[in-house]
Amino acid sequence: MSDPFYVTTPIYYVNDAPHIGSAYTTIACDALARYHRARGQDTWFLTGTDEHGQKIEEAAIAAGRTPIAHADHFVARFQDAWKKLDISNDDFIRTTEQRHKDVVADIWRRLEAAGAIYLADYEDWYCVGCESFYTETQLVPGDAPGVFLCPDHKRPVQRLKEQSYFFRMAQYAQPLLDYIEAHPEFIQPDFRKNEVVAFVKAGLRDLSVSRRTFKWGIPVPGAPEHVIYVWIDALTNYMSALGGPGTAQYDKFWPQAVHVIGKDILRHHAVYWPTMLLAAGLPLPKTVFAHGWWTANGQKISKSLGNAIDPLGLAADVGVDALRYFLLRETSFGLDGDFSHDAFLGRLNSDLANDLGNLVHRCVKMTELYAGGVIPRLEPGAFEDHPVHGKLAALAIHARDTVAEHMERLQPTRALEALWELVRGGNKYIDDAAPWVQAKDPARAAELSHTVRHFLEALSWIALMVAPFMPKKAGEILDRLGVPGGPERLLRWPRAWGRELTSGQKVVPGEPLWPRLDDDRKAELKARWGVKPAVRKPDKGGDPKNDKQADKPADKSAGKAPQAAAAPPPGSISYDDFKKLDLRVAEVKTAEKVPKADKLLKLTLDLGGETRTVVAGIAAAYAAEALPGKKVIFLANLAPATIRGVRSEGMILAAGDEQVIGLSAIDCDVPPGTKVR
Ligand code: ME8
Repeated sequence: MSDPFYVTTPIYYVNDAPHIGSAYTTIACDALARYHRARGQDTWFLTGTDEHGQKIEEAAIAAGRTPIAHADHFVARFQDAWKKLDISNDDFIRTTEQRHKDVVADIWRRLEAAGAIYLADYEDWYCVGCESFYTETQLVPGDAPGVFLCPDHKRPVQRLKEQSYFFRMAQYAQPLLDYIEAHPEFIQPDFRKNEVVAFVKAGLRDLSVSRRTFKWGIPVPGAPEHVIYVWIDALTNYMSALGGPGTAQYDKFWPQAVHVIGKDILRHHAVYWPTMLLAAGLPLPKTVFAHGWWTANGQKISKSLGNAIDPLGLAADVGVDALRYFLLRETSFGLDGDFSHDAFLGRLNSDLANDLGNLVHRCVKMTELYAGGVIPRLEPGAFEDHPVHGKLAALAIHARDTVAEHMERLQPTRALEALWELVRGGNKYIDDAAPWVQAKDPARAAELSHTVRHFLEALSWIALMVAPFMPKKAGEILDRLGVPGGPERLLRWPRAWGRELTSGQKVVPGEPLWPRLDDDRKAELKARWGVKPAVRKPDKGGDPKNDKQADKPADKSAGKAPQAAAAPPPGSISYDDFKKLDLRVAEVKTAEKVPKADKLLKLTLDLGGETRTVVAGIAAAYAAEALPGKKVIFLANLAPATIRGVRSEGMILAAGDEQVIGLSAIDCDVPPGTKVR
């Protein structure tokens, strides 16, 4: 029996509605939790809200509410959002709950008992937005003498002089470095570990861990005029939700804890939290994984720019699974990413409508055409060495093991990449096996039934593996395959080839899982989402507010892409520009002359389940009869145009200046619809 699995999101501040950033972390954790449940592991998935502190107190006053009423309002929004995004958290912790306050007090007492806390005077500049102190050198001058601004919030900081409790963090620098060295999986990805090590090696200061200037927090045990620093309060949620040290739930899950966070709060999780735990004599979490930062259409996401992306709006319009898929697939988990609505809609058409949706549609349709709509038996060992059939099973087994390996390493993006090799492999298998050809030859009946079972089997494996990412669509695929039951059907991982489906079961036809979006629909969606034309600016990185890391000047360069050394040559385009081209392999189905136009042919093209008509100026080089069956490279997202009365929906690529000399081609056999990049 494998170890239990415990995964946590940050607890979100109750001063903002859920947005694309909080949705991202939460969806990533959800996919991990669902994967581990499917592997049969005892799994616990925690999320929640961070409700104390001066920032929340001020936001509540500004909203004309008590702090707890303010928190209740946002908690309801988070809980509603997570429900709509199919988040399967096992618990939701609020830092205003008594169960949490008790454990925070317990941790405080442990630190005190270990001699890790002392009382002293403290004076420095304080930013409420960050809930952190700054030294003068870190501040930005304000518009009047003696006024300084927070480097991130650009709002005036206050000079605070108060008695404060301190945590002897400096004393735990070396034990922390030793721990990091002995536990290579503790801080991930590796480049983040290196950042933390460099920060700790530069020396730690003791941390001020109590405040007297406001009341909205947990009182220091024995000194209720102080409230506990909001970050100590917040970090303890990961333990308090389990019941705290000494409880069975804690004993089971705590040592397996995986904290998934954004890079903005790495220092709190990889320095403050572990040094506190070392001081309190408690075990450290297994892993802190810091993912990257999203920008929106090339810009930093911020309320003032009005470019926040509402995940619920996107999900309501194109389905929650498309959003979940895009967020985890688009940007390598750990690196920064840009949320572009064009890229989102592009992937929806290519990876979901064309690849997976098309596969599901073809499998069900062909089962109806070639197997009477019933899942055929798989004869053990039959066609095992066959160059086409044998390959699919091998590909599926490879995908299963690779997806698992990546999920174990907290790499959902790579897992999806590996899974799509199988999705595309499934489409290719159908093209190569060509059941429509087998069906013409009665002597190949056994092979035909074997072919159908093979692609259906692959589809059932895909459904199980895609379930952590897209639970709704995975369920729908199993419905199509006639697999009875509810959500528990997804709590399985593929086992042996040929064992996932029940022979004799009827498949169930249905609408496409993702209808392909044409240009009009895309434009309509973008208008609805309020997408403004992109403003290209030099990359400011959209770095997260360093507000949460303010004990030392934050390393502003951390995690950013290196700056380009020189301006690009005139006329060059960026990779982002190139990515806008939806290039695909298309197979010519029919070709005919356009009346009264010597150079033009009208072609119908197969794009892997979708048919397009184009007018091509190739009649001087190609006779119409020579074209059917040829596979060419096709620009699928060119705006349609009417040429000589014929609507042309894209363009095939060909060589030649004035006159076409030859058509573009790919140097091996690939199925229609395959992306060209
Ligand atoms: O920091 N890109 O809460 P918070 C990627 N309460 N992820 C983003 C993002 C973006 N643009 N914006 C936000 C707090 N996030 C504390 C945490 S934990 C003990 C206390 C995600 O509401 C990312 O996970 O500001 C980031 O770490 C988190 O939201 C910050 O949420």
